[in-house]
Amino acid sequence: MHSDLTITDVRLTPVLVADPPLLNTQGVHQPYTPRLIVELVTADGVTGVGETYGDTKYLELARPFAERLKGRRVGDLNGLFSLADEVAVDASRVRDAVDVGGLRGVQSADKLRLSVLSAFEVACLDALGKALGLPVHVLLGGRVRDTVEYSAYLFYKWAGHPEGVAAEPDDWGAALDPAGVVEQARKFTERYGFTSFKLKGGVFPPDEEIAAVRALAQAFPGHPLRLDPNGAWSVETSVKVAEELGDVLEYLEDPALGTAAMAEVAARTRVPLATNMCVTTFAEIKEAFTRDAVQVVLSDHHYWGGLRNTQHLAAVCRTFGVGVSMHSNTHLGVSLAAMTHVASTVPNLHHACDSHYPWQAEDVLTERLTFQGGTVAVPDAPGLGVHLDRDRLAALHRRWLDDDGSLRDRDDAAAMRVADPGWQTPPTPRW
Ligand code: GKR
Ligand code: MG
Repeated sequence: MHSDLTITDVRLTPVLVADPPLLNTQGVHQPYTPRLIVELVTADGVTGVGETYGDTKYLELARPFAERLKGRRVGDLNGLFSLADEVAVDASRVRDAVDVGGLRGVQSADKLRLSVLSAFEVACLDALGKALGLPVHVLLGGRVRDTVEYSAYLFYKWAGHPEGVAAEPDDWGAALDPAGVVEQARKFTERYGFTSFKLKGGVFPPDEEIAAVRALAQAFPGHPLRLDPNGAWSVETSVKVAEELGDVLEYLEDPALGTAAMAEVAARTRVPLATNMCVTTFAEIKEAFTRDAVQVVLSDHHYWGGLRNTQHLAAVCRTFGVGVSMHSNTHLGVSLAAMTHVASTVPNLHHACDSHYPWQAEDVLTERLTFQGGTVAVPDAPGLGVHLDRDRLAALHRRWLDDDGSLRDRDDAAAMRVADPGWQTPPTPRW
């Protein structure tokens, strides 16, 4: 059977997704977070879907990318990289892009470009899979596991967004001390069956976060635990936390900022260090690995440049004896499907992946992906195995259209200033 896999149309739909008031070292999540849904259509009418960050700077790059994609074939995945280079050269603002919030690691033009590319790569794979009647994991070489394990991603959290701020209510309650964190973890296990826990730290003084992890260890003895302050601590503080929690931590994630500081911490502790902040591009691998600064890299197919690059990263990690786990930012079901497909193909993935998905009560899919026993079953339907709910997509896009612009770029510090007008992004290290 011959089908025409030429891309004839590309649709970009920015959306605003409801997000609870989750705290991190920079501030608090805004009530709505921008994401971008990418759809491409082939001459034969097959549609592929992808998802990535939706802030303005990503959209500005995605638009010319989408234009130039028309006329290409969905199987030309390698060609996406040269296309991304061409587009980035034209988009002068992108060259100087820096991250203003969101803790996605230091944002370089390179990462921005790859984050945009990743949504198109996933959409191409989805379309290709649908055209061939094959799931994406088969296009990636085939799954080596039937389910992918995720961790409960615990956050310090207010009960609700500040009064007067338009937001969707949530039923998670507040979590501002060890008892609240344990209560949140219990809800995660009851609702989704997670058995591994990660606490987003860098919010309260380290002693309070140590107490929260201790409380988790007591409530869930023997379960893998992680703490991630997003580089908010000095080397001394990081070493102290590692000493105090060494017996219960699976790994400590980005305790200090940057490869040099991580290498110093690593030299002084036996607790494995993980990162999604100091190794975020292939160029950063050599220094970090040769200095033994990190023992686990959290891949993220968005900023690593897609599903195939994620596999390449895993292969490099395997070569150096470095572990692999998976990072997540606020995302919808399209990204969770993509994460699950690629995670199912990585042989050396021995840690539960992170996902913010349980925090997102809404989605753009006809059927949400579900967690059973803390795992997602790897979809076997053609492509990603997900379907867009056009009404939901339109509703979330309407929210984006109606926004006055204040929510279209994630800014956790600005969201914090609503509750605390004097709030400034804390210095690094904070403690
Ligand atoms: O959503 O607040 C958050 C997280 O802190 C996120 O921005 C980070 O990118 O989840 C991430 C991490 O593991 O560092
Ligand atoms: Mg992290």
